[in-house]
Amino acid sequence: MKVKKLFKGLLSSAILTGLMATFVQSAKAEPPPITKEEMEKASKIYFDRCAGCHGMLRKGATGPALTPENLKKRGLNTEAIESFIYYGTPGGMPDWGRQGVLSKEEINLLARFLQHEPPPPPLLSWEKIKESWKVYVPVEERVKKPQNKNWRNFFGVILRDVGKVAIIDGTTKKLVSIVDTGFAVHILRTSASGRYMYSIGRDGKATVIDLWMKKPSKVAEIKVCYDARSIDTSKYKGYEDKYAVVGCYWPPSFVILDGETLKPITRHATSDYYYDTKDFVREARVASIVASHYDPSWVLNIKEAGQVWLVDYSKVDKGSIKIDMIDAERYLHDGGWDLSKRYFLVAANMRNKIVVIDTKDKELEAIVEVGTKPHPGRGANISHPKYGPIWCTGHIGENRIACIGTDPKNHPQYAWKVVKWIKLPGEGGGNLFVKTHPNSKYLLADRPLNPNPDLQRSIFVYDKYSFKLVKTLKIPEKYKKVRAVHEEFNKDGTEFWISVWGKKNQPTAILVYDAKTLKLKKEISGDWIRTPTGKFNVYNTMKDIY
Ligand code: DHE
Repeated sequence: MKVKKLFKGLLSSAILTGLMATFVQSAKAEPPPITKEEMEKASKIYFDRCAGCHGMLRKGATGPALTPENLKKRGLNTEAIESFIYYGTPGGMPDWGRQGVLSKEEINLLARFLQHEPPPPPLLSWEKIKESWKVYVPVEERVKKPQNKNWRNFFGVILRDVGKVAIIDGTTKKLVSIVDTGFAVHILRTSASGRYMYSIGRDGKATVIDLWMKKPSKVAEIKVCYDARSIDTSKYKGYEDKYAVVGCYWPPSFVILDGETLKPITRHATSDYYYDTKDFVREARVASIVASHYDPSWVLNIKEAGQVWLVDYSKVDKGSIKIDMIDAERYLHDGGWDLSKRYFLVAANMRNKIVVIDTKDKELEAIVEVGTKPHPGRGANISHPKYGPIWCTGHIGENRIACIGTDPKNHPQYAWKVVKWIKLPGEGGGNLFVKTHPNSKYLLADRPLNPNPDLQRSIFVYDKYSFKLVKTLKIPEKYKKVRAVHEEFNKDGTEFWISVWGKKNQPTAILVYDAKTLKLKKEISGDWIRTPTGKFNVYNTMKDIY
Protein backbone atom coordinates (compact mmCIF):
# COMPACT_ATOMS: atom_id res chain seq x y z
CA MET A 1 0.00 0.00 0.00
CA LYS A 2 2.79 2.36 1.04
CA VAL A 3 4.73 1.58 -2.14
CA LYS A 4 1.65 2.06 -4.34
CA LYS A 5 1.09 5.53 -2.90
CA LEU A 6 4.70 6.39 -3.58
CA PHE A 7 4.31 5.85 -7.30
CA LYS A 8 0.78 7.06 -7.77
CA GLY A 9 0.78 9.55 -10.61
CA LEU A 10 4.26 8.55 -11.71
CA LEU A 11 3.65 5.31 -13.53
CA SER A 12 0.86 3.96 -15.65
CA SER A 13 -0.91 1.04 -13.99
CA ALA A 14 0.52 -1.52 -16.45
CA ILE A 15 4.09 -0.58 -15.65
CA LEU A 16 3.21 -0.20 -11.99
CA THR A 17 1.95 -3.78 -11.79
CA GLY A 18 5.19 -5.01 -13.32
CA LEU A 19 7.21 -3.02 -10.85
CA MET A 20 5.37 -3.99 -7.67
CA ALA A 21 7.14 -7.31 -7.48
CA THR A 22 10.57 -5.78 -7.61
CA PHE A 23 10.74 -3.46 -4.62
CA VAL A 24 12.88 -4.10 -1.64
CA GLN A 25 11.80 -1.98 1.26
CA SER A 26 14.81 -2.33 3.47
CA ALA A 27 16.33 1.07 4.20
CA LYS A 28 19.47 -0.59 5.56
CA ALA A 29 20.63 -2.41 2.42
CA GLU A 30 24.25 -1.79 1.35
CA PRO A 31 24.75 -0.38 -2.18
CA PRO A 32 25.47 -3.11 -4.77
CA PRO A 33 29.14 -3.58 -5.71
CA ILE A 34 30.62 -1.52 -8.54
CA THR A 35 34.24 -1.44 -9.81
CA LYS A 36 36.28 1.73 -10.42
CA GLU A 37 36.07 1.21 -14.21
CA GLU A 38 32.30 0.68 -14.01
CA MET A 39 31.96 3.83 -11.92
CA GLU A 40 33.73 5.84 -14.63
CA LYS A 41 31.64 4.35 -17.42
CA ALA A 42 28.41 4.89 -15.47
CA SER A 43 29.38 8.53 -14.68
CA LYS A 44 29.67 9.18 -18.41
CA ILE A 45 26.30 7.58 -19.21
CA TYR A 46 24.70 9.49 -16.35
CA PHE A 47 26.22 12.75 -17.57
CA ASP A 48 25.06 12.17 -21.18
CA ARG A 49 21.55 10.97 -20.45
CA CYS A 50 20.44 11.89 -16.94
CA ALA A 51 22.25 14.97 -15.57
CA GLY A 52 20.13 17.41 -17.63
CA CYS A 53 16.99 16.59 -15.65
CA HIS A 54 18.30 15.16 -12.36
CA GLY A 55 21.35 17.40 -11.93
CA MET A 56 25.06 16.64 -11.85
CA LEU A 57 24.93 16.40 -8.04
CA ARG A 58 21.72 14.33 -8.43
CA LYS A 59 19.80 16.73 -6.17
CA GLY A 60 16.87 16.80 -8.66
CA ALA A 61 15.29 19.53 -10.82
CA THR A 62 13.00 18.56 -13.71
CA GLY A 63 13.43 14.97 -12.52
CA PRO A 64 13.44 13.82 -8.88
CA ALA A 65 16.55 13.68 -6.67
CA LEU A 66 18.60 10.54 -7.29
CA THR A 67 20.86 10.56 -4.25
CA PRO A 68 21.43 7.13 -2.59
CA GLU A 69 19.63 8.48 0.46
CA ASN A 70 16.55 9.47 -1.53
CA LEU A 71 16.44 6.18 -3.44
CA LYS A 72 16.69 4.27 -0.18
CA LYS A 73 13.95 6.37 1.37
CA ARG A 74 11.74 5.50 -1.58
CA GLY A 75 12.52 1.81 -1.18
CA LEU A 76 14.04 1.47 -4.65
CA ASN A 77 16.46 -1.38 -5.27
CA THR A 78 18.47 -2.18 -8.42
CA GLU A 79 15.59 -3.90 -10.21
CA ALA A 80 13.13 -1.12 -9.49
CA ILE A 81 15.55 1.55 -10.71
CA GLU A 82 16.22 -0.54 -13.83
CA SER A 83 12.50 -0.60 -14.58
CA PHE A 84 12.26 3.19 -14.37
CA ILE A 85 15.19 3.57 -16.73
CA TYR A 86 13.84 0.95 -19.14
CA TYR A 87 10.20 2.12 -19.29
CA GLY A 88 10.45 5.82 -18.44
CA THR A 89 7.44 7.54 -16.85
CA PRO A 90 4.35 9.31 -18.20
CA GLY A 91 5.69 12.39 -16.38
CA GLY A 92 8.22 12.85 -19.17
CA MET A 93 11.18 10.57 -18.33
CA PRO A 94 12.27 8.91 -21.60
CA ASP A 95 11.99 5.11 -21.94
CA TRP A 96 15.71 4.67 -22.49
CA GLY A 97 15.55 0.87 -22.63
CA ARG A 98 12.43 0.47 -24.75
CA GLN A 99 13.78 3.05 -27.21
CA GLY A 100 16.99 1.02 -27.49
CA VAL A 101 19.17 3.96 -26.43
CA LEU A 102 20.59 2.10 -23.42
CA SER A 103 21.31 -1.64 -23.34
CA LYS A 104 20.23 -3.93 -20.48
CA GLU A 105 23.85 -4.00 -19.25
CA GLU A 106 24.09 -0.19 -19.27
CA ILE A 107 20.79 0.10 -17.42
CA ASN A 108 21.98 -2.35 -14.77
CA LEU A 109 25.24 -0.42 -14.42
CA LEU A 110 23.37 2.89 -14.01
CA ALA A 111 20.99 1.37 -11.46
CA ARG A 112 23.94 0.21 -9.33
CA PHE A 113 25.83 3.49 -9.81
CA LEU A 114 22.88 5.55 -8.56
CA GLN A 115 22.97 3.74 -5.21
CA HIS A 116 26.49 5.09 -4.57
CA GLU A 117 27.39 8.66 -3.64
CA PRO A 118 27.91 10.77 -6.81
CA PRO A 119 31.59 11.35 -7.65
CA PRO A 120 32.54 15.06 -7.29
CA PRO A 121 32.11 16.71 -10.70
CA PRO A 122 35.20 18.43 -12.14
CA LEU A 123 35.71 22.18 -12.28
CA LEU A 124 37.04 23.86 -15.42
CA SER A 125 39.93 26.30 -15.12
CA TRP A 126 40.00 29.60 -17.03
CA GLU A 127 43.35 28.46 -18.45
CA LYS A 128 41.73 25.34 -19.91
CA ILE A 129 38.91 27.41 -21.38
CA LYS A 130 41.46 29.69 -23.05
CA GLU A 131 43.39 26.68 -24.38
CA SER A 132 40.24 25.34 -26.05
CA TRP A 133 39.65 28.59 -27.98
CA LYS A 134 40.28 28.28 -31.73
CA VAL A 135 39.76 30.86 -34.47
CA TYR A 136 39.57 29.17 -37.88
CA VAL A 137 38.99 32.32 -39.94
CA PRO A 138 40.23 35.62 -38.44
CA VAL A 139 37.76 38.50 -38.70
CA GLU A 140 39.93 40.43 -41.19
CA GLU A 141 40.01 37.42 -43.55
CA ARG A 142 36.24 36.95 -43.58
CA VAL A 143 34.14 37.78 -46.65
CA LYS A 144 32.91 41.34 -46.83
CA LYS A 145 29.41 40.63 -48.15
CA PRO A 146 27.00 37.67 -48.32
CA GLN A 147 27.91 35.07 -50.96
CA ASN A 148 24.41 33.54 -51.15
CA LYS A 149 21.38 35.62 -51.97
CA ASN A 150 18.99 33.48 -49.90
CA TRP A 151 21.06 33.49 -46.71
CA ARG A 152 18.37 35.13 -44.59
CA ASN A 153 16.08 32.19 -45.38
CA PHE A 154 18.70 29.55 -44.51
CA PHE A 155 17.83 26.99 -41.84
CA GLY A 156 20.35 25.64 -39.34
CA VAL A 157 19.35 22.04 -38.54
CA ILE A 158 20.82 20.21 -35.55
CA LEU A 159 21.92 16.64 -36.38
CA ARG A 160 22.20 15.85 -32.72
CA ASP A 161 23.79 12.43 -32.32
CA VAL A 162 26.28 12.84 -35.16
CA GLY A 163 27.59 16.12 -33.72
CA LYS A 164 26.85 18.26 -36.77
CA VAL A 165 24.73 21.19 -37.92
CA ALA A 166 23.36 21.23 -41.47
CA ILE A 167 22.79 24.55 -43.22
CA ILE A 168 19.92 24.19 -45.69
CA ASP A 169 18.73 26.85 -48.15
CA GLY A 170 15.08 27.44 -47.23
CA THR A 171 14.30 28.71 -50.72
CA THR A 172 15.85 25.93 -52.85
CA LYS A 173 15.73 23.26 -50.09
CA LYS A 174 19.30 22.32 -51.06
CA LEU A 175 21.97 21.39 -48.53
CA VAL A 176 24.45 24.27 -48.41
CA SER A 177 26.93 22.83 -45.92
CA ILE A 178 27.45 20.53 -42.98
CA VAL A 179 29.44 21.87 -40.06
CA ASP A 180 31.18 19.73 -37.41
CA THR A 181 30.05 21.20 -34.14
CA GLY A 182 30.73 18.41 -31.64
CA PHE A 183 28.66 16.40 -29.21
CA ALA A 184 24.87 16.83 -29.07
CA VAL A 185 24.28 20.43 -30.04
CA HIS A 186 21.24 21.62 -28.13
CA ILE A 187 20.17 24.92 -29.67
CA LEU A 188 21.18 27.40 -32.37
CA ARG A 189 20.82 31.16 -32.15
CA THR A 190 21.81 33.96 -34.52
CA SER A 191 23.57 37.27 -33.96
CA ALA A 192 21.58 40.52 -34.23
CA SER A 193 22.63 41.01 -37.88
CA GLY A 194 21.84 37.37 -38.65
CA ARG A 195 25.27 36.87 -40.18
CA TYR A 196 26.52 34.56 -37.45
CA MET A 197 24.83 31.39 -36.25
CA TYR A 198 25.92 30.03 -32.85
CA SER A 199 25.61 26.48 -31.61
CA ILE A 200 25.92 25.24 -28.04
CA GLY A 201 26.49 21.57 -27.26
CA ARG A 202 25.68 19.56 -24.18
CA ASP A 203 29.45 19.35 -23.74
CA GLY A 204 29.67 23.15 -23.30
CA LYS A 205 31.30 23.71 -26.68
CA ALA A 206 30.22 26.89 -28.48
CA THR A 207 30.70 27.29 -32.23
CA VAL A 208 30.12 30.28 -34.49
CA ILE A 209 29.23 29.70 -38.15
CA ASP A 210 29.60 32.50 -40.72
CA LEU A 211 26.48 32.41 -42.92
CA TRP A 212 27.91 34.93 -45.38
CA MET A 213 30.47 32.41 -46.70
CA LYS A 214 29.77 30.61 -49.97
CA LYS A 215 29.89 27.41 -47.93
CA PRO A 216 29.08 28.48 -44.37
CA SER A 217 31.52 26.95 -41.92
CA LYS A 218 32.69 27.43 -38.38
CA VAL A 219 34.97 30.40 -37.95
CA ALA A 220 35.66 29.92 -34.23
CA GLU A 221 34.93 27.57 -31.34
CA ILE A 222 35.55 27.27 -27.60
CA LYS A 223 34.62 24.93 -24.77
CA VAL A 224 33.50 27.01 -21.81
CA CYS A 225 31.94 24.38 -19.54
CA TYR A 226 31.26 20.65 -19.26
CA ASP A 227 27.52 20.88 -19.68
CA ALA A 228 25.45 23.66 -21.25
CA ARG A 229 22.11 24.32 -22.94
CA SER A 230 21.91 28.01 -23.90
CA ILE A 231 23.66 30.71 -25.89
CA ASP A 232 22.69 34.17 -27.12
CA THR A 233 24.30 37.39 -28.30
CA SER A 234 24.17 41.11 -27.63
CA LYS A 235 21.31 42.48 -29.72
CA TYR A 236 20.78 46.01 -28.41
CA LYS A 237 21.47 48.94 -30.75
CA GLY A 238 25.18 49.73 -30.77
CA TYR A 239 26.12 46.25 -29.48
CA GLU A 240 24.99 44.14 -32.45
CA ASP A 241 27.17 41.01 -32.89
CA LYS A 242 29.58 42.31 -30.19
CA TYR A 243 29.22 39.70 -27.43
CA ALA A 244 27.98 36.14 -26.98
CA VAL A 245 26.96 34.57 -23.68
CA VAL A 246 26.82 30.87 -22.80
CA GLY A 247 24.64 29.54 -19.99
CA CYS A 248 26.29 26.55 -18.31
CA TYR A 249 24.72 23.67 -16.39
CA TRP A 250 28.12 22.61 -15.03
CA PRO A 251 30.06 24.38 -13.61
CA PRO A 252 26.96 26.48 -12.81
CA SER A 253 27.99 29.74 -14.46
CA PHE A 254 27.70 32.06 -17.45
CA VAL A 255 30.57 32.93 -19.71
CA ILE A 256 30.83 36.08 -21.85
CA LEU A 257 32.68 35.81 -25.16
CA ASP A 258 33.61 38.10 -28.02
CA GLY A 259 30.74 37.80 -30.53
CA GLU A 260 32.85 37.41 -33.67
CA THR A 261 35.83 35.40 -32.41
CA LEU A 262 34.48 33.74 -29.23
CA LYS A 263 37.54 34.99 -27.33
CA PRO A 264 36.68 34.40 -23.65
CA ILE A 265 36.15 37.67 -21.77
CA THR A 266 34.80 36.82 -18.33
CA ARG A 267 32.68 34.37 -16.37
CA HIS A 268 30.55 34.37 -13.23
CA ALA A 269 29.23 31.62 -10.99
CA THR A 270 25.49 31.23 -10.62
CA SER A 271 25.51 29.11 -7.45
CA ASP A 272 23.16 31.02 -5.21
CA TYR A 273 20.50 30.80 -2.52
CA TYR A 274 17.04 29.45 -3.35
CA TYR A 275 14.77 32.47 -3.81
CA ASP A 276 12.28 31.06 -1.30
CA THR A 277 14.05 29.10 1.45
CA LYS A 278 17.27 31.15 1.21
CA ASP A 279 19.31 27.94 1.55
CA PHE A 280 22.41 27.54 -0.59
CA VAL A 281 22.19 25.66 -3.88
CA ARG A 282 25.54 24.78 -5.44
CA GLU A 283 23.98 23.50 -8.65
CA ALA A 284 21.99 26.60 -9.71
CA ARG A 285 22.17 26.16 -13.47
CA VAL A 286 21.58 28.60 -16.29
CA ALA A 287 18.56 27.54 -18.37
CA SER A 288 17.23 29.79 -21.18
CA ILE A 289 18.81 33.09 -22.17
CA VAL A 290 17.39 35.91 -24.33
CA ALA A 291 18.76 39.32 -25.29
CA SER A 292 16.67 42.29 -24.13
CA HIS A 293 15.27 44.74 -26.69
CA TYR A 294 15.06 47.56 -24.12
CA ASP A 295 18.65 47.96 -23.07
CA PRO A 296 22.04 46.23 -23.31
CA SER A 297 21.18 43.26 -21.11
CA TRP A 298 20.54 39.54 -21.22
CA VAL A 299 17.80 37.70 -19.40
CA LEU A 300 19.33 34.66 -17.68
CA ASN A 301 17.09 32.11 -16.00
CA ILE A 302 18.74 30.53 -12.97
CA LYS A 303 16.90 27.23 -12.84
CA GLU A 304 17.22 25.84 -9.32
CA ALA A 305 17.51 29.16 -7.46
CA GLY A 306 14.27 30.32 -9.13
CA GLN A 307 15.70 33.72 -10.01
CA VAL A 308 15.83 35.68 -13.24
CA TRP A 309 19.01 37.69 -13.67
CA LEU A 310 19.10 40.71 -15.94
CA VAL A 311 22.79 40.99 -16.82
CA ASP A 312 23.87 44.42 -18.09
CA TYR A 313 26.71 43.91 -20.58
CA SER A 314 27.34 47.59 -21.43
CA LYS A 315 30.52 47.80 -19.33
CA VAL A 316 31.96 44.34 -19.94
CA ASP A 317 34.95 45.87 -21.72
CA LYS A 318 35.68 47.86 -18.52
CA GLY A 319 35.61 44.68 -16.45
CA SER A 320 32.24 45.42 -14.90
CA ILE A 321 28.79 43.87 -15.11
CA LYS A 322 25.64 44.81 -13.28
CA ILE A 323 22.99 42.22 -12.41
CA ASP A 324 19.37 42.80 -11.41
CA MET A 325 18.21 39.67 -9.61
CA ILE A 326 14.49 39.03 -9.66
CA ASP A 327 12.90 36.43 -7.37
CA ALA A 328 10.56 34.32 -9.48
CA GLU A 329 9.87 30.60 -9.08
CA ARG A 330 11.96 27.43 -8.97
CA TYR A 331 13.10 25.26 -11.85
CA LEU A 332 13.04 27.83 -14.60
CA HIS A 333 13.51 26.23 -17.98
CA ASP A 334 12.54 27.45 -21.48
CA GLY A 335 10.59 30.49 -22.63
CA GLY A 336 10.09 33.26 -25.15
CA TRP A 337 8.99 36.83 -25.80
CA ASP A 338 5.43 38.10 -26.00
CA LEU A 339 4.43 39.87 -29.24
CA SER A 340 5.60 43.29 -28.01
CA LYS A 341 8.97 41.82 -26.92
CA ARG A 342 8.72 43.64 -23.62
CA TYR A 343 7.70 40.62 -21.53
CA PHE A 344 9.66 37.40 -21.28
CA LEU A 345 7.57 34.34 -20.36
CA VAL A 346 9.45 31.39 -18.88
CA ALA A 347 8.30 28.01 -17.59
CA ALA A 348 8.89 27.13 -13.93
CA ASN A 349 8.24 23.61 -15.08
CA MET A 350 8.11 21.62 -11.84
CA ARG A 351 5.85 24.23 -10.29
CA ASN A 352 3.35 24.23 -13.20
CA LYS A 353 3.76 27.96 -13.65
CA ILE A 354 4.75 30.54 -16.22
CA VAL A 355 6.80 33.44 -14.87
CA VAL A 356 6.43 36.79 -16.65
CA ILE A 357 9.35 39.23 -16.52
CA ASP A 358 8.93 42.88 -17.52
CA THR A 359 12.26 43.71 -19.18
CA LYS A 360 11.43 47.41 -19.44
CA ASP A 361 10.79 48.04 -15.74
CA LYS A 362 13.07 45.13 -14.75
CA GLU A 363 10.63 43.46 -12.43
CA LEU A 364 8.44 40.43 -11.97
CA GLU A 365 5.19 41.19 -13.82
CA ALA A 366 3.16 38.07 -12.98
CA ILE A 367 3.17 34.37 -12.26
CA VAL A 368 0.50 32.39 -14.11
CA GLU A 369 -0.71 28.94 -13.05
CA VAL A 370 -0.82 26.61 -16.06
CA GLY A 371 -0.94 22.79 -16.48
CA THR A 372 1.47 19.99 -15.55
CA LYS A 373 5.07 20.61 -16.62
CA PRO A 374 4.73 23.45 -19.11
CA HIS A 375 7.26 23.26 -21.95
CA PRO A 376 6.89 26.17 -24.37
CA GLY A 377 10.18 26.01 -26.30
CA ARG A 378 9.94 29.71 -27.13
CA GLY A 379 6.13 29.55 -27.21
CA ALA A 380 3.72 30.77 -29.91
CA ASN A 381 2.42 34.34 -30.26
CA ILE A 382 -1.03 35.08 -31.68
CA SER A 383 -2.71 38.42 -32.28
CA HIS A 384 -6.24 37.36 -31.46
CA PRO A 385 -9.37 39.36 -32.43
CA LYS A 386 -10.99 38.87 -29.01
CA TYR A 387 -8.14 38.41 -26.53
CA GLY A 388 -5.56 40.69 -28.15
CA PRO A 389 -1.97 39.43 -28.11
CA ILE A 390 -1.68 36.00 -26.49
CA TRP A 391 1.22 33.58 -25.96
CA CYS A 392 0.75 29.82 -25.83
CA THR A 393 2.62 26.94 -24.19
CA GLY A 394 2.19 23.17 -24.37
CA HIS A 395 2.87 20.72 -21.55
CA ILE A 396 4.96 17.59 -21.09
CA GLY A 397 2.66 16.33 -18.34
CA GLU A 398 -0.81 16.76 -19.87
CA ASN A 399 -2.66 17.04 -23.15
CA ARG A 400 -3.56 20.72 -23.14
CA ILE A 401 -2.09 23.91 -24.55
CA ALA A 402 -2.53 27.05 -22.44
CA CYS A 403 -2.80 30.48 -24.10
CA ILE A 404 -2.15 33.50 -21.88
CA GLY A 405 -3.20 37.14 -22.47
CA THR A 406 -0.10 39.37 -22.67
CA ASP A 407 -1.39 42.93 -23.11
CA PRO A 408 -2.03 44.64 -19.75
CA LYS A 409 -2.47 48.04 -21.44
CA ASN A 410 -5.20 47.42 -24.02
CA HIS A 411 -6.64 44.10 -22.87
CA PRO A 412 -6.22 44.25 -19.06
CA GLN A 413 -9.11 41.84 -18.44
CA TYR A 414 -7.14 39.03 -20.14
CA ALA A 415 -3.61 39.95 -19.12
CA TRP A 416 -1.66 37.20 -17.37
CA LYS A 417 -4.62 34.84 -17.33
CA VAL A 418 -5.09 31.62 -19.26
CA VAL A 419 -7.71 32.77 -21.76
CA LYS A 420 -7.86 29.52 -23.69
CA TRP A 421 -7.12 25.85 -22.99
CA ILE A 422 -6.73 23.84 -26.20
CA LYS A 423 -7.19 20.08 -25.85
CA LEU A 424 -4.82 17.75 -27.69
CA PRO A 425 -6.31 14.39 -28.76
CA GLY A 426 -5.54 11.12 -26.96
CA GLU A 427 -4.19 10.40 -23.50
CA GLY A 428 -1.11 11.89 -21.87
CA GLY A 429 1.03 14.90 -22.66
CA GLY A 430 4.47 14.68 -24.23
CA ASN A 431 4.27 17.95 -26.14
CA LEU A 432 7.63 19.71 -26.41
CA PHE A 433 7.16 22.53 -28.90
CA VAL A 434 4.38 24.79 -30.20
CA LYS A 435 4.93 27.23 -33.04
CA THR A 436 3.19 29.74 -35.31
CA HIS A 437 4.12 32.64 -37.61
CA PRO A 438 2.42 36.03 -38.06
CA ASN A 439 1.60 35.12 -41.71
CA SER A 440 0.12 31.74 -40.89
CA LYS A 441 -3.33 31.03 -39.51
CA TYR A 442 -2.16 27.83 -37.83
CA LEU A 443 -0.77 26.86 -34.45
CA LEU A 444 1.32 23.66 -34.48
CA ALA A 445 2.06 21.20 -31.68
CA ASP A 446 4.26 18.06 -31.56
CA ARG A 447 4.08 15.14 -29.09
CA PRO A 448 7.48 13.37 -29.11
CA LEU A 449 7.47 12.42 -25.43
CA ASN A 450 4.05 10.78 -25.44
CA PRO A 451 4.39 7.01 -24.84
CA ASN A 452 1.95 6.25 -27.70
CA PRO A 453 4.00 5.69 -30.93
CA ASP A 454 1.11 7.00 -33.04
CA LEU A 455 1.01 10.34 -31.17
CA GLN A 456 4.82 10.54 -31.19
CA ARG A 457 4.78 10.75 -35.00
CA SER A 458 1.92 13.28 -35.22
CA ILE A 459 1.81 17.05 -35.58
CA PHE A 460 -1.46 18.67 -34.52
CA VAL A 461 -2.55 21.69 -36.53
CA TYR A 462 -5.01 24.15 -34.95
CA ASP A 463 -6.73 27.20 -36.36
CA LYS A 464 -5.03 29.88 -34.28
CA TYR A 465 -8.16 32.06 -34.01
CA SER A 466 -10.92 29.47 -33.40
CA PHE A 467 -8.49 27.05 -31.65
CA LYS A 468 -10.16 24.14 -33.48
CA LEU A 469 -8.14 21.11 -34.58
CA VAL A 470 -7.88 21.39 -38.38
CA LYS A 471 -5.65 18.44 -39.24
CA THR A 472 -3.29 15.83 -37.79
CA LEU A 473 -0.18 15.40 -39.89
CA LYS A 474 1.58 12.03 -39.68
CA ILE A 475 5.13 11.12 -40.58
CA PRO A 476 4.95 8.74 -43.59
CA GLU A 477 4.95 5.04 -42.58
CA LYS A 478 8.20 4.33 -44.43
CA TYR A 479 10.07 6.02 -41.55
CA LYS A 480 10.06 3.42 -38.78
CA LYS A 481 10.33 4.09 -35.03
CA VAL A 482 10.58 7.86 -35.37
CA ARG A 483 9.12 10.91 -33.64
CA ALA A 484 7.97 14.21 -35.09
CA VAL A 485 9.79 17.01 -33.27
CA HIS A 486 10.16 20.80 -33.41
CA GLU A 487 8.27 22.91 -35.93
CA GLU A 488 9.85 25.91 -37.70
CA PHE A 489 8.41 28.27 -40.34
CA ASN A 490 10.33 29.70 -43.26
CA LYS A 491 11.01 33.45 -43.45
CA ASP A 492 7.68 34.50 -44.98
CA GLY A 493 5.58 31.93 -43.14
CA THR A 494 4.44 30.07 -46.28
CA GLU A 495 5.79 26.70 -45.19
CA PHE A 496 6.82 24.89 -42.04
CA TRP A 497 9.46 22.23 -41.42
CA ILE A 498 9.26 19.18 -39.13
CA SER A 499 12.15 16.93 -38.02
CA VAL A 500 11.80 13.16 -38.34
CA TRP A 501 13.74 12.17 -35.22
CA GLY A 502 15.12 8.64 -35.36
CA LYS A 503 18.31 6.89 -34.30
CA LYS A 504 21.87 7.66 -35.25
CA ASN A 505 22.19 4.67 -37.60
CA GLN A 506 19.03 5.60 -39.49
CA PRO A 507 18.89 8.35 -42.15
CA THR A 508 15.56 10.19 -41.86
CA ALA A 509 14.21 13.48 -43.26
CA ILE A 510 12.98 17.00 -42.76
CA LEU A 511 9.36 17.26 -43.89
CA VAL A 512 8.35 20.55 -45.51
CA TYR A 513 4.61 21.36 -45.43
CA ASP A 514 2.75 24.04 -47.33
CA ALA A 515 1.48 26.39 -44.60
CA LYS A 516 -1.81 27.08 -46.47
CA THR A 517 -2.87 23.71 -47.88
CA LEU A 518 -1.08 21.69 -45.14
CA LYS A 519 0.12 19.32 -47.89
CA LEU A 520 3.52 17.66 -47.67
CA LYS A 521 5.50 19.68 -50.21
CA LYS A 522 8.97 18.20 -49.95
CA GLU A 523 10.95 15.57 -48.06
CA ILE A 524 14.49 16.79 -47.60
CA SER A 525 16.35 13.51 -47.30
CA GLY A 526 19.78 12.01 -47.74
CA ASP A 527 22.23 9.81 -45.92
CA TRP A 528 23.45 12.87 -44.01
CA ILE A 529 20.11 13.52 -42.24
CA ARG A 530 20.51 11.67 -38.96
CA THR A 531 18.82 12.53 -35.67
CA PRO A 532 17.57 15.96 -36.76
CA THR A 533 16.09 17.84 -33.76
CA GLY A 534 15.88 21.68 -33.58
CA LYS A 535 15.69 23.80 -36.77
CA PHE A 536 16.24 27.52 -36.82
CA ASN A 537 15.33 29.82 -39.69
CA VAL A 538 17.87 32.66 -39.78
CA TYR A 539 15.39 35.51 -40.19
CA ASN A 540 12.84 34.22 -37.66
CA THR A 541 15.54 33.50 -35.09
CA MET A 542 17.24 36.86 -35.50
CA LYS A 543 13.90 38.73 -35.23
CA ASP A 544 12.45 36.49 -32.45
CA ILE A 545 9.47 35.49 -34.61
CA TYR A 546 7.45 32.59 -33.22
FE1 DHE B 1 16.11 21.10 -24.59
C1 DHE B 1 15.66 24.36 -25.60
C2 DHE B 1 17.29 22.20 -21.59
C3 DHE B 1 15.98 17.88 -23.40
C4 DHE B 1 15.65 19.97 -27.76
N1 DHE B 1 16.40 22.94 -23.75
C5 DHE B 1 16.12 24.16 -24.32
C6 DHE B 1 16.42 25.21 -23.37
C7 DHE B 1 16.89 24.59 -22.25
C8 DHE B 1 16.88 23.17 -22.48
C9 DHE B 1 17.35 25.26 -20.97
C10 DHE B 1 16.23 26.70 -23.61
C11 DHE B 1 17.44 27.30 -24.28
C12 DHE B 1 17.25 28.79 -24.58
O1 DHE B 1 16.20 29.18 -25.08
O2 DHE B 1 18.18 29.57 -24.32
N2 DHE B 1 16.51 20.19 -22.78
C13 DHE B 1 17.01 20.83 -21.71
C14 DHE B 1 17.22 19.88 -20.63
O3 DHE B 1 17.75 20.13 -19.52
C15 DHE B 1 16.59 18.61 -21.03
C16 DHE B 1 15.24 18.47 -20.32
C17 DHE B 1 17.36 17.36 -20.65
C18 DHE B 1 18.77 17.31 -21.17
O4 DHE B 1 19.52 16.46 -20.67
O5 DHE B 1 19.14 18.06 -22.06
C19 DHE B 1 16.36 18.86 -22.53
N3 DHE B 1 15.82 19.24 -25.44
C20 DHE B 1 15.80 18.06 -24.78
C21 DHE B 1 15.60 16.95 -25.69
O6 DHE B 1 15.54 15.73 -25.38
C22 DHE B 1 15.46 17.52 -27.06
C23 DHE B 1 14.07 17.24 -27.62
C24 DHE B 1 16.50 16.96 -28.04
C25 DHE B 1 17.91 17.19 -27.57
O7 DHE B 1 18.57 18.00 -28.17
O8 DHE B 1 18.31 16.56 -26.60
C26 DHE B 1 15.66 19.01 -26.78
N4 DHE B 1 15.70 22.01 -26.35
C27 DHE B 1 15.61 21.36 -27.56
C28 DHE B 1 15.41 22.34 -28.61
C29 DHE B 1 15.38 23.61 -27.99
C30 DHE B 1 15.59 23.36 -26.58
C31 DHE B 1 15.24 22.03 -30.10
C32 DHE B 1 15.20 24.98 -28.66
C33 DHE B 1 13.75 25.24 -28.96
C34 DHE B 1 13.54 26.57 -29.66
O9 DHE B 1 12.72 26.61 -30.59
O10 DHE B 1 14.16 27.56 -29.26
